[in-house]
Amino acid sequence: MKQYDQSPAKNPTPGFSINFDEKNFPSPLTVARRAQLEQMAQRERSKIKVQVEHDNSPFTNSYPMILDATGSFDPDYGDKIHFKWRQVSGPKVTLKPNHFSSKVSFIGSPGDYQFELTVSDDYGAKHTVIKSVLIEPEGNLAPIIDMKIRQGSELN
Ligand SMILES: [Ca+2]
Repeated sequence: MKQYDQSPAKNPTPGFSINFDEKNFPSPLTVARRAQLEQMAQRERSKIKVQVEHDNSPFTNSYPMILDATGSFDPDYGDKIHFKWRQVSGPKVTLKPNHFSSKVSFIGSPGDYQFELTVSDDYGAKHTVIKSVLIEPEGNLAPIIDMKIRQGSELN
């Protein structure tokens, strides 16, 4: 009569393990943390990053920038649209020519900025977006040393 092996599997698939509960029923804390991380990653991806150009002077650290929404339009042909800009965060800047222009400019300094734009029509229908701009400080490398030592007394 044939004997069947009743012992547990001797060689289970190595490296294969699922914590069933955590995988299918993550705790509310895990869900909240994951959502927060995804939000942060999304913000980071949508952020526009620029850097003050190296210009041989440590005293200049400005970055001129234009926010251009002139491509906005109203799907109802002929509806007038209105723009309203608002700086949400970052070092205070002056938007020129004014906050109601379709295109504004400012002189930024290094920092993390957020600008809100609301475009509306005469019926009061509107859309609002917030864009982030990161202006990084002027890049600069430290000098490289090249020193030689030799015999001598005359420098010229
Ligand atoms: Ca409209």
